[in-house]
Amino acid sequence: MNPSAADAWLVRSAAVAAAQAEGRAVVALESTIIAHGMPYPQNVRTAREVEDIVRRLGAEPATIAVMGGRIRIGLTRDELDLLGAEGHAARKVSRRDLPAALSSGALGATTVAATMICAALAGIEVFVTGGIGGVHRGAAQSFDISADLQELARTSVAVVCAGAKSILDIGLTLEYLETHGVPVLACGQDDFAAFYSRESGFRADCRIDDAVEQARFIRTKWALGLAGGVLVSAPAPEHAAIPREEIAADIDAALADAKSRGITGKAVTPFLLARLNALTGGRSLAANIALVKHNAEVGARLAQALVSMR
Ligand code: PSU
Ligand code: MN
Repeated sequence: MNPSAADAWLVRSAAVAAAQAEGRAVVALESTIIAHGMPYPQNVRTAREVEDIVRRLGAEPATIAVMGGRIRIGLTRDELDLLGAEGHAARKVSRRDLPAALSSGALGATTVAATMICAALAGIEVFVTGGIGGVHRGAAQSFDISADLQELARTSVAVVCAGAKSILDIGLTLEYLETHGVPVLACGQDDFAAFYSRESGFRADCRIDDAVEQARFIRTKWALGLAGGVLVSAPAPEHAAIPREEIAADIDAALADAKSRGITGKAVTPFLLARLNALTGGRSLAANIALVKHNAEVGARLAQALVSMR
């Protein structure tokens, strides 16, 4: 999309517009995690707390969603609340869904892929999420590979996440990213993180803990004309993480439930997240909340470092 033509669809909040005019750091946040990834009201509470963490570290949060036929960059408290309360009634909007969501005027929650697109259009370089979509287990049969991976290959935004959930095939997800030239930086440990679990059994390409060095890496990639994302993986905080062997059986059970109920397509990830929350008695949700808050800290520091290098 030509950025100036796309401007007609973009609406920045006053706070985001001011931050960008002053050259301050801005951190994009996604909304599918709010509407489809967590139950109400924990979703709204978490979204607000994540925004507060970003502000406390001196950056401006920009939660992104589709409302009233516009891409909204930065939401008010009431709008965040509406999105959280609507939950699954809001559309899950990935790359292919953006035109339909905008032209129909529907309420849309943007996935990692769609949030990257919108952040890039709005000139935001850093985006914080929980976990990215990836190659699903059994993808050789189902072809289920998240559009998030294609987006990382093509759109120049740094994405901070806690790795990929072990409901996915993490090895194949990393292979896919390698094929498409997406660098994966581990922050805080050598392993690529596995969302609920800190360890995945797979090492990232390289480990960079320091935000200034992460920023230098990212600037170097883009300065070379190598368009596309950089994935920064930070593990869930120790106190909330669930060891791999403790969650493995619940993940297998959730996957079996999805299969027996015939859940497919964009419904798969939200179904598995909700099912796991029930199976773990809320422990997976607590891990999800803790990791997304930690990612907000990592992302805010990175955004500051990128701005000071501009
Ligand atoms: N992982 C989570 N919570 C989420 C998602 C992923 O822990 O809410 C969402 C993100 O928005 C991600 C999307 O972009 O699910 C991936 O969906 P799919 O697998 O259908 O591409
Ligand atoms: Mn899918």
